[in-house]
Amino acid sequence: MTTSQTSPFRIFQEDDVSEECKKLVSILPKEKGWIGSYTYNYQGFWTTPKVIEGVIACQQRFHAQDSDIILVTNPKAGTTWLKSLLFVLVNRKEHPIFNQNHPLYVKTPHDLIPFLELDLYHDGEVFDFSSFTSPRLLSTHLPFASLPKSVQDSRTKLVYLCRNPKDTFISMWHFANRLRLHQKDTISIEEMFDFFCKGVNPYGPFWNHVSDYWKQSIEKPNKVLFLMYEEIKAQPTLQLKRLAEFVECPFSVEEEKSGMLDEILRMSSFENLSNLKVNTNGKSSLSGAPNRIFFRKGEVGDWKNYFTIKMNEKLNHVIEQKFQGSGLKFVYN
Ligand code: PAP
Repeated sequence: MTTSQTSPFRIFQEDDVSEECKKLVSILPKEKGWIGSYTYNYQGFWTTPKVIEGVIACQQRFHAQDSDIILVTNPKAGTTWLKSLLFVLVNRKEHPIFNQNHPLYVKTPHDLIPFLELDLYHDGEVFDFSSFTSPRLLSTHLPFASLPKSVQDSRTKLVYLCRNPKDTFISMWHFANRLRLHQKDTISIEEMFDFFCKGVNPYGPFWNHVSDYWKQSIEKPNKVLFLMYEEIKAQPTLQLKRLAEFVECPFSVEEEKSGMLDEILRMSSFENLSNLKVNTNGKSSLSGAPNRIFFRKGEVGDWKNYFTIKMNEKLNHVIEQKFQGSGLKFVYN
């Protein structure tokens, strides 16, 4: 049985693309896929044919508005967490917190903030945004250079969430294993690690993705906010305030006094989200994926339970080379 027949995600189904896309993909560099059979290098990053179709469609058809807020991540950087924080924060007037009927209790964060290239544009249809309120909250895993041009040219705000490469890798490895569960052709941690170190991972190379947004956040601090998973863990209130100010929804003194920040952090915590019925039993209405696969441990430093000394040295070396002179420092525990 092939990967494409068993994966719960359409985005890994090799054949479910137009003839035009198949033709394009046939000439792209390819490597063994982490989840799907193969991964292809398109516009400098690694992905599946179905995603390539979505990328082309959103690059051609998506028109950004100045008020849009787009959350950008490498896969497994904490997308689900930040989607929750951002949704609750931005919509706190329309959907008051401390309310048991809050949308977060009935929809998974991935359905509240859809992915451009994965959820909205992958069927060749023009997506109807009429049900969205302003500001529109959207997300993507796309590298900066592949964002639709209108996103780059408009005043659309980009919130980038970065996670240290070791935990990102381990999270991806677990995720890939979960999706490959019913397959014979598993991929070992060693093989996947070698691919990661060569830059062959979903939306990778990891360092290009991170570096490009890091540079943009320095050059255009009003356009790109660069957040780190580990910093949100360490200083949640401070980082939530940074986020609120960046998206122009700062907290008032009264809101701060009311305990609102603690409640937003509690609602979006791993503990709370991973135990909600919608996330333990539900499926995404957009991708069809079981919501529970986005919750595993949610900790900093889990890589230490998997990395050998050799793996650690190798990745340290790669990361040092790739980020030399950038001023960016990762937190690993
Ligand atoms: P995606 O990019 O494919 O959407 P994403 O949400 O970034 O996935 O990755 C899931 C990771 O975030 C998991 O990390 P782990 O494998 O190291 O455990 C998941 O547990 C973690 N995660 C999910 N929700 C939260 C949360 N509320 N707080 C902290 N971490 C979380």
